[in-house]
Amino acid sequence: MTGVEDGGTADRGTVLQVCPLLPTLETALATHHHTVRLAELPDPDAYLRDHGREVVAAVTSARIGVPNDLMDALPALRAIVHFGVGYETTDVARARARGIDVSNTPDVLTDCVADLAVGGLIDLMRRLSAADRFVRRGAWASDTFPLSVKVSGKRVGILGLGRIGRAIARRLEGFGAELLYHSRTSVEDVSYRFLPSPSALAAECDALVVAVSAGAATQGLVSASVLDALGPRGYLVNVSRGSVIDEPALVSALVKGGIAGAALDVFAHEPDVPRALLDLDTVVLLPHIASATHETRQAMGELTFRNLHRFMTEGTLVTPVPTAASS
Ligand code: NAP
Ligand code: 8YV
Repeated sequence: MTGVEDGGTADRGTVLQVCPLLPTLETALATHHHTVRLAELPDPDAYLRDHGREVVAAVTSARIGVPNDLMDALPALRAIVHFGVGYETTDVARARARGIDVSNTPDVLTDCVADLAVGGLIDLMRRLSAADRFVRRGAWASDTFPLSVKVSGKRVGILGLGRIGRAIARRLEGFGAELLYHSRTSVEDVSYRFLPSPSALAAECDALVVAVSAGAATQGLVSASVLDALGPRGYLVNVSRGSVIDEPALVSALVKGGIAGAALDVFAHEPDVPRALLDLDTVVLLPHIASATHETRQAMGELTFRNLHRFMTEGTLVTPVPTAASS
């Protein structure tokens, strides 16, 4: 994984591995740096009290980040390296104020997340998972599976036209989709129609695909009124974060038929999935797997390691998060 000659761990300071990571990444960290795995220590609080000041870099996942109390326990921390593109779990403004650099893993996971979003949309509209359940429970012997909804040629709204949103849109061009979007800023180099708000976007599309970044600014962005605008014939796909959708409002809309269905890779309180969704045939439920292929996780691990290693040897990061990032 590493592609580096240096096997020394010497006196560069301690790397804190905050949570379990990809095994090949864990091995690379342990081989090339003095790495301490916080989750494996018998008494993590005692370690932080006695050795916290030795830690110069923390490696963590997008899901866990570096919580504020942990950041506070590491006075010499200078870099936070995320395995994942999302980093809303770390307070980046707080880190920057302390002179701590932050990195993530953009681009290397874009294809897989976009593939899964399109797969989720097709599953949802053509009811693939529901049809699979129909066959498995033996219903085909006595019943006909109901007709579903055509995917090709539909109007699809992308909420968040960033790296992943654009990759989803490019794939859907191949399905003859009419593409619309809402993003924080309108994008110059695409022909898709910009809508001024999530509600305006939802009102105009057959399916809404959510790919915005998470944080305070997008908390609950897909609100009850956005779901109302999507309406009983509208489909929702979420590959962003659970926090971006008002989850109780979504559950209520799905239970009452306020929207036609949803494919969800992410949830507000993972791994908890709202009980009411488990019995609904109009919902595709996925355990946060959009980037979870061998190829992409390996690439994420390699980029994570490159960030950490360059920081430890040269003091800079390969893919620092944007300067304006605050959550
Ligand atoms: P990105 O390139 O930064 O795209 C994020 C997009 O969201 C940008 O277009 C951004 O607009 C837009 N946005 C941010 N705040 C907004 C707001 N308040 N209103 C409207 N749009 C807003 O990031 P990416 O690489 O595409 O990743 C997007 C997200 O996907 C990640 O942050 C992560 O949460 C999620 N993700 C999930 C999985 C999974 O396993 N399900 C895997 C990878 C990523 P600007 O360009 O104007 O900033
Ligand atoms: C991973 C993700 O599941 O990159 C992200 O933001 O959500 C996913 O790729 C996550 O990084 C695992 O920590």
